[in-house]
Amino acid sequence: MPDTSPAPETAPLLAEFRALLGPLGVLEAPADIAPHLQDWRGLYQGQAMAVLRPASTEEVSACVTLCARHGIAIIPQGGNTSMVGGATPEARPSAPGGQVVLSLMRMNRVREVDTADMTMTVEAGLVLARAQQVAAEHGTLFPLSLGAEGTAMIGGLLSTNAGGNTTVRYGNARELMLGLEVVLPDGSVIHGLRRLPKDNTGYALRHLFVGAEGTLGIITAAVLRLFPAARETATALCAVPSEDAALALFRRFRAADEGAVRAFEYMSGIGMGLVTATIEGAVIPLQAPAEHYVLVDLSASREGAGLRHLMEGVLEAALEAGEVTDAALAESEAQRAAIWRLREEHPEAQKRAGASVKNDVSVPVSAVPELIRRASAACRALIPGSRPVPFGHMGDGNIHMNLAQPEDWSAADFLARSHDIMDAVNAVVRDLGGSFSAEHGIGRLKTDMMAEWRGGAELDAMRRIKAALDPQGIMNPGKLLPDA
Ligand code: FAD
Ligand code: 2HG
Ligand code: ZN
Repeated sequence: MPDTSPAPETAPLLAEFRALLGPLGVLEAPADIAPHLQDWRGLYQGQAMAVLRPASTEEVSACVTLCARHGIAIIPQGGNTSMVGGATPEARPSAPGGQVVLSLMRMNRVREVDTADMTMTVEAGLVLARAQQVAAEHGTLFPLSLGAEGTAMIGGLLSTNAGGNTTVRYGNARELMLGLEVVLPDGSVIHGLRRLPKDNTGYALRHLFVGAEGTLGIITAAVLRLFPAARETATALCAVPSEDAALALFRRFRAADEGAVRAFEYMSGIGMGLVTATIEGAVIPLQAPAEHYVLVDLSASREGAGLRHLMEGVLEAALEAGEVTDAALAESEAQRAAIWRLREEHPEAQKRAGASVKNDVSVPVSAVPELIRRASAACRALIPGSRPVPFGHMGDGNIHMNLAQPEDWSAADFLARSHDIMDAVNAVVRDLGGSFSAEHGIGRLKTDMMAEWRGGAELDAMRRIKAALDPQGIMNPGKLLPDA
């Protein structure tokens, strides 16, 4: 563990933070701050003089004002589930005053639920699963859903514009947000908690902070959109003969009832093999192993929507057309959860199965089969014995084009090839008109790709926005934007 004890000159600063936030608001002991200094994937280890835990917007503002005065960098942190090292402080602080992690974990209140306007106003530290639960308790739905929902927080989800499993129906986190409260890098506060679906009053500043990954300010609260609760669901796991068949099945469901598809997820045979080998109790409820699988989840807010009938009808037609070879329909909530578990445990299974390189890429939906085939072939050619593990949000054209290490390689040797692997996959993605980061963001991992992919006027405009809002460069340095 690195030495995280405060340098002598930080002692007066820490005293000021303690005076602002009280004893619960400042973590300083190495063991207490250690979990905040490493990312979920274990790729990055940082250091910080302290972890600040403000409990209100006023406290966040006071912390930021103090940091700005002393040139201290701030690394905003929610659930610390970033896949790209976005919430991890630098190993050596670039800011003159050092750096602090600012955790939103104590700002976890639900300020208001309004079932007339179908909105929920919550603080940034509210965990997503709790937001879903509160919405359900009010007979509504907050539809954002992803594997990290038990840990990820609203502020982090908005700051990465998280996608997840339901984007195909409800959009990304951005589309689920109506208003924001944000503390700017000088400590001033934008009070933008408006709940207006229509609000064209100049630059839509709220959208600037969504996907900004903590580089422009700190989101302290948000107005989220609610939807009618699902009254009927139907879920199936299907074995399909090819990537093209998976896409054809997606189109079949969309043509049958566009509004019914809540999620459409692709999994490979290799990925499902890793899940069943490493996750206790994970069993594929089909006759025989397959090379390709899809999970189809239908939902409707209307009772008597006939989703079971729809599911069976579409699958029957797809079986006849040879697009599906086997399918299991969930007969109970437990079976539905078991099918979803096979999908959601992919990240954990990959972690347990050794080193992996992640490529969170997107292409037009029609190009997904070609992406999977060509990128898998490119990876195998680059590293013989490596195992492509493509999975994810096929309905959005977002595939996690991940690569598991060859079984006889060391993790270190494999990870040393990370950038070659990402380059090989990205070459295919570029050719197909896609993006090198679909939903996880840039963080620290992908800053060096920005110039190539977003260079010229686009990157230049981003830099000018950053300089205008954060002239001292204290907000999450080293993330999102490459060094000038
Ligand atoms: P953190 O990791 O703490 O932070 C993420 C970024 O946001 C950092 O740059 C941080 O500085 C910044 N930030 C955090 N809070 C604030 C704030 N209040 N104000 C300003 N900046 C802030 N992502 C998807 O899009 N789809 C998925 O399906 C998905 N599945 C996942 C599954 C697993 C198992 C894991 C570990 C991660 C997954 N992720 C997924 C990645 C991750 O982006 C999301 O979990 C989530 O968006 C991060 O939320 P968090 O609270 O953990 O944020
Ligand atoms: C998911 O869809 C997440 O499960 C994580 O975005 C993807 O582990 C990954 O690469
Ligand atoms: Zn994902």
